[in-house]
Amino acid sequence: MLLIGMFDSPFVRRVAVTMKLLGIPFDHGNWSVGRDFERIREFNPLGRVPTLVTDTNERLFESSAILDYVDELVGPDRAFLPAAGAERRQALNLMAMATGAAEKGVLQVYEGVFRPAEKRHEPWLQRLRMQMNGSLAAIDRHLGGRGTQWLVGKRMTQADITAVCAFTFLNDTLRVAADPVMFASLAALAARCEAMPAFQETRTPFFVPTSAGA
Ligand SMILES: N[C@@H](CCC(=O)N[C@@H](CS)C(=O)NCC(=O)O)C(=O)O
Repeated sequence: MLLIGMFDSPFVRRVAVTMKLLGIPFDHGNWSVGRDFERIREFNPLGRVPTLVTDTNERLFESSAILDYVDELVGPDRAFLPAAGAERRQALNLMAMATGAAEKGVLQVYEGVFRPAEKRHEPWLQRLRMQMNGSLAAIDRHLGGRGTQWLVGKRMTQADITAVCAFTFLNDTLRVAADPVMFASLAALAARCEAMPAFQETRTPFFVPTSAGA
């Protein structure tokens, strides 16, 4: 299988971490959405990552669709998304908040990279920060004082993987954990997960794109 996209993307990284945790081997297309845009478009008409090319040459787009496929490959006992019921709904909600926060972070980063300073609109940036912080705070509250536990149920789920990938990305790019009190539980969960081999092997410092398409 070929996983296309750099690990500095939280969306690519959550797929890579999941596949590593599940022991699913893959080749890594470490291609940049700037520099390698045309190459990526040969596999995904939207030019987006992650994109997965399966062993049967299917092309899958969107990290959630790829994770759904990976869970199906390993079967319900090992799948990282709970199969049904309240735990599944909780995990999906937490994942939506985490990916939503990451998207708001990406927009803030792109605003700084692609838009000339005189064209930046502070109220828009404030709105993005409020949405990002609101989501992270809700995940943090959900975790509460359970710094040694998982977000849903008694084992690691896709909610933990996704929340940690989003949080690390937002901390690398926007320093969201600069205040040690804000998001303290989430920071503790991230520290615990980031020490695991699957996370360490996919830890890449954020590569700032340039408008020239790095
Ligand atoms: N909802 C998508 C988001 C993926 C995404 O935003 N990928 C970014 C990299 S972090 C990308 O490919 N950006 C290039 C572009 O969309 O032009 C997913 O979960 O896969």
